[in-house]
Amino acid sequence: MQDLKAFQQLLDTPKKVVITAHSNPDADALGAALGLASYLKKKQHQVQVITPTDYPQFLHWMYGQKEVMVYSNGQEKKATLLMEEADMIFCLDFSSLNRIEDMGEIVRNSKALKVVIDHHMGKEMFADFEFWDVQAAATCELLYQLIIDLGERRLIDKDMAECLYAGIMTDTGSFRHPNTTKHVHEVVADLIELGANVSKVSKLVYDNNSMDRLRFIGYALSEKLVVLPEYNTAYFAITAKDLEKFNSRTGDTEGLVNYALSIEGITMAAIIIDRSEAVKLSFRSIGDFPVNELAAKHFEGGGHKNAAGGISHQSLEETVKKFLQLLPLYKSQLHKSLKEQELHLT
Ligand SMILES: [Mn+2]
Repeated sequence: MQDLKAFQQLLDTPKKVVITAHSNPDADALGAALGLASYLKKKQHQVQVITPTDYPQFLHWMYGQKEVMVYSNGQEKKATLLMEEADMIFCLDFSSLNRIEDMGEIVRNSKALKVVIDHHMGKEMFADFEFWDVQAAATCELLYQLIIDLGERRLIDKDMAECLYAGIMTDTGSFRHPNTTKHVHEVVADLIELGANVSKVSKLVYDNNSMDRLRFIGYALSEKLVVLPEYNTAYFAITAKDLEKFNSRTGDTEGLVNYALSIEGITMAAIIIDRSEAVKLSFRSIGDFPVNELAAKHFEGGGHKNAAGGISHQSLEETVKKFLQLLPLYKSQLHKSLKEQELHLT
């Protein structure tokens, strides 16, 4: 962070702080928010974590989770007041205000100093302090680094270390994605030293399927997966009925898209879901194929080169049609990315 000294001085006196993370928070967003909340509380700040929407059950083990205020759960008034009256607002794991939906304008208009800690591309300029690095694997990695830079490693306890570990573990696909650098391993080595129980965290995050979710995955794989070898693409289109049939809860569709990407010869995978509010798209890719560009250009979205999301206000059917019509435009790029990836692996 530039202006680290000024930032440090700000934190020297107690402040009213709001911490927010992107909507549908994942382990990195929530882990960073809760890790930062613990840290700031130890420094005598008054802290409230506010998320735009709720988050999956498999993150409920995180320390401090019970005190999170979910804006869309009827907390709009209370949350707005807190944001308006805050001295500082931290924005974690996002850097463009549309990622927090209706909260975006409230944050923008608040007199609070804004701090962004993030690793997503497409940064909007609204923050007073930024710790932003698209090379970082996770926001939790950046937060760890920030606390180290502030000289306060001693304040990282076991619970915080486990929140941060969870974010890094999931954003690197359990240390398998290309963003898994030497630095990532050094950070998690230190988090283990600070008390993180890695088998506990990985069990809590990954091994907690409900029967409904497992059956839903089975159903999606056998009935809903479409593979288009000529475009090196595979996708799922999930209807509202499908979700209802398997009592789908927040997070149940998480990770499904990776099965499609794991198929040999596939460069891009997508999952297109008919949610009540809109049709949501999630993209994954391997190699140099930039799904964030595709998402930004055609589906009001964005994200990382290999993992991005978008939205469509058309019907599920029309959205799928639009997606399929795009594929010929990207055909050679999709093919090239696969060939290059194969070269890397040999
Ligand atoms: Mn992240």
